[in-house]
Amino acid sequence: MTSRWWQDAVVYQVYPRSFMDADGDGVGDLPGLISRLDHLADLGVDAVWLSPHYRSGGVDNGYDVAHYRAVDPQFGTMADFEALAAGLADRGIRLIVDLVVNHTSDQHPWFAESRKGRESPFRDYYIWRDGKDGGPPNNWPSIFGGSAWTWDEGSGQYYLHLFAPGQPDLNWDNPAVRGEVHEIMRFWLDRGVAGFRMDVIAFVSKPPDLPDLSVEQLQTPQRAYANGPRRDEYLRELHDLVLAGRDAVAIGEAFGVSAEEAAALVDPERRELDMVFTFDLVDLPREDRADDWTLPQLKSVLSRLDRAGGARGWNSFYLENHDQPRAVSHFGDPDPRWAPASAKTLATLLMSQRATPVVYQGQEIGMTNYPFGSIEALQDVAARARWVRDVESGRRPAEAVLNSLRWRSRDNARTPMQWTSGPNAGFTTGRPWLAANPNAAAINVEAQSRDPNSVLAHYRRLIALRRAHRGLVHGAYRDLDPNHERLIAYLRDERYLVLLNFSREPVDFSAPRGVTPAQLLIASDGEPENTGGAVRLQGWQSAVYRL
Ligand code: ISL
Repeated sequence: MTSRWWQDAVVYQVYPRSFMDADGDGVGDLPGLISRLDHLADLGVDAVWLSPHYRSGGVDNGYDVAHYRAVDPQFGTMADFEALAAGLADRGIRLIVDLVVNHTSDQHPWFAESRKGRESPFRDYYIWRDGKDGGPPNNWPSIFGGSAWTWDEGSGQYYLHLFAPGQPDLNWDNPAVRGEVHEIMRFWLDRGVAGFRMDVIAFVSKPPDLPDLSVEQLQTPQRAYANGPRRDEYLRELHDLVLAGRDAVAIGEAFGVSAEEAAALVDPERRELDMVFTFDLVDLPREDRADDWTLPQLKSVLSRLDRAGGARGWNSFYLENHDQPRAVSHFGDPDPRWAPASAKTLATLLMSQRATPVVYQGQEIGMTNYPFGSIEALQDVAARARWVRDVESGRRPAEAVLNSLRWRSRDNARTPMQWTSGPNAGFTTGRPWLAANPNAAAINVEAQSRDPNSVLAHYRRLIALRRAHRGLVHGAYRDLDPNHERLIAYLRDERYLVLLNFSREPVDFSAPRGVTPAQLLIASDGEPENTGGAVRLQGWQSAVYRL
């Protein structure tokens, strides 16, 4: 069986702003990241996905690009980027960069030109329309809240932004825009990058007449935005003109695309994307509640996601990223007594899927959500916009919105990486742009590196195990007990048995006929009792057996 390198890889996501600060300005940077590359090598990952390192307008932490061929001065220089690429290559780790081309920053020179007026040669790089009935051209909402249209006084029209006003959407129907995107991709490929994580890539095609969304579509506008008429054509063009023949990976962030629809996007015959990030799992709990899901529901999503690779395709799998709560707080048990055990069980889940696992920085030590006390403590543009929309307008009580943000805000994932128990978790010698979690005293890389029972040690062992057993990468997935309320039990390749206790109480697994857990390959928190026919897992314990 031949496979592509990215199918056998474990990917690690770095959010450079929060990873490691070398110059003491409180913001992470590339020299900081370079100083920590041995941590990634020791973990055993094969590739790094670097969140945007480009010069940014500063509205959405890099997801608003002002210059696609320059490193943001806060992060360093092009020489630092080259040193990063070399340092990774020395360790056998590939570099995947973020590609944010649904929109630019409003500080991008194209937009500065575009807004000069209707005659500007760059006018058509963006989506400008006249208003309707004294208001915006249609009822489209921004994903961050409010209208997706902003009035531009100077040129007398509205421009479209599916995210913040500082993130105007590019007009992909203009071939010149697509040509620019292709050139940007070639520029970075020529600098040795191994592929792209493509931000909200399913949004790039808009219906030319921009019709209003129905009341039902307004519930989840991302679904409408992700299904534009020329989406597949544009993705295929990227593939054929830029990626074909290079050994680079195209990972699409498929916001608004269901697991079932994802299967088509990654079908190799369609020549669009190699893998996508779907949202079915992270969106399982509703916005306001951490506990509003059941284990059978989660297992049904796992089975659907397993099919999302389709008959011929492949997929990625993640439990957290820079937009999501910490997995321990989201799906595990954040109580300090159970957080480490649940972090390990989630790790066993992540590393035993038939998909490319993506680990988000800090996940490998079981970082948790931050106890935000007030809206002032939150920095995220999405959190701020929600506050304006819901609280300042009087629609909802402040405490309710703060509670929701406390567990769901994207800033939970963006607090500094916890390196040591020292000041600011060892992230910076200055004042961090977002405060470090007070639990860094207990949860940090330094302490866990010395502890053979730590979350970090478990991640290292799991990654090594996955590398040694191809069946754990490529083998079929079969859920053995979809209805159990506390236990996840599945087979991989009909040869490996994965058992995960998602509760504090011990749980017994009685092996069905033909399934004999013969050899323990890995377990978290000690060895489960195994009588051959039955395995008893302790609270939040996990294990992988060879049959
Ligand atoms: O963050 C989200 C949920 O909390 C999503 O709504 C998010 O906006 C969506 O996944 C798109 O995300 C990507 O594009 C955004 C950027 O803010 C995110 O950080 C990025 O991952 C706009 O570029």
